[in-house]
Amino acid sequence: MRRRDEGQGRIDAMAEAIRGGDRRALARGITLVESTRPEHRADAEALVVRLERAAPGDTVRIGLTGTPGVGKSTFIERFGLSLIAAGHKVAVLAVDPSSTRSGGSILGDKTRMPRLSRAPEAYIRPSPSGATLGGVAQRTREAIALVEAAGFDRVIVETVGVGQSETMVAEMTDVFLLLLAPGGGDELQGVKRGIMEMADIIVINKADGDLAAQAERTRADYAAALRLLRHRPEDPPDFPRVLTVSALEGRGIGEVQEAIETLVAWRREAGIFAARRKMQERARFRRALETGILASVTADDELGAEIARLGGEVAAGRLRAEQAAGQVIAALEARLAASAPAGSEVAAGPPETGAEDRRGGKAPSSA
Ligand SMILES: Nc1nc2c(ncn2[C@@H]2O[C@H](COP(=O)(O)OP(=O)(O)OP(=O)(O)O)[C@@H](O)[C@H]2O)c(=O)[nH]1
Ligand SMILES: [Mg+2]
Repeated sequence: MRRRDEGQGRIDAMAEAIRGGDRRALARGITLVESTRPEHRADAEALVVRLERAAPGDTVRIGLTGTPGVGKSTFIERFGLSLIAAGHKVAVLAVDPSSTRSGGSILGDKTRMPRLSRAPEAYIRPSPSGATLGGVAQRTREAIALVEAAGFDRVIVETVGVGQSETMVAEMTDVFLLLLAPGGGDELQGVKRGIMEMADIIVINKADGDLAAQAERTRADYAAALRLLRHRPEDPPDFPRVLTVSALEGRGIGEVQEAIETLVAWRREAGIFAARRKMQERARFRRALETGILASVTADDELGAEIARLGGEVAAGRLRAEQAAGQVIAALEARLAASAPAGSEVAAGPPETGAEDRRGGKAPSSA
């Protein structure tokens, strides 16, 4: 009991310090939510709960994706400084579930963002590594809550364009930017259609020197390609937009900022901004539930063994995947029914009218 109080006092103090803008407390808090050690989970959740409502009212979460070398870090340096000049506080979080980059790239990032990483109005946090996509998603979402509580009202979540990480980042941000390099000719650089459909703003970087003309052609190609996509109800008429920038020379950055503000203002006005965040929360709940139920079922001795056995049957081609899943679910349902205390039919689910009572008990009257 006493230990628990001490723990709570420590979390309270940490939350207080983060809210007060203490960067070291913020760093420790993010380390806590990123921890994969089970004994840290309760503290991490307690911290997030204390901070979730402490954020300034008008935060904007900006997702940014692009292949390695396209200029993400160089762009964030300029863009971040431009946001600061407009009076914002900027946090940069990186997501790299592939863990292809390790400690070295963090140094690389800081040297690519020399001014931003020193700015008191900015906070740059490298990617947590060594976890599943789901784990990274949860930790990043919690890190967003923490930096917002510390007063950072513009949060950039960067991901390198591999695998499913773009979808994950798009699902936790308000605006999604796709950064591209000038491409050769008319092909669309093998950008997956799904990613293009997620983008709110496509930014063609490196529009400078010899690449300037090619960048303009690439912009026109993407603008044409976007016009072929279905208009999305969450967009004002002239979105998604394609813009050219030179992160290196710092040109076009203001236009990107302006486009984001325009889009956010429009979505706020239309109620879409808030609705999207609510939808994201609901989706998070569903995912947490799915992951948690699966983990708890797998951890059960009997069901866990059955799942392992059925996995073998499926792999050997003796059973279809759906049949195997169906067997596990049937076993689970049987268990739930057996564990329901007498007279608790309501908790086990209301009987359908006219339907045979499967448990043979008397259907509860609604009186
Ligand atoms: N010409 C030109 N070069 C640029 C521009 N932006 C970035 N670069 C160069 O492109 C290279 C990669 O830039 P980064 O900002 O490190 O790219 P990144 O997308 O962060 O790369 P990763 O972190 O490896 O994924 C560097 O040599 C930059 O100087 C630009 O606008 N114009
Ligand atoms: Mg980088």
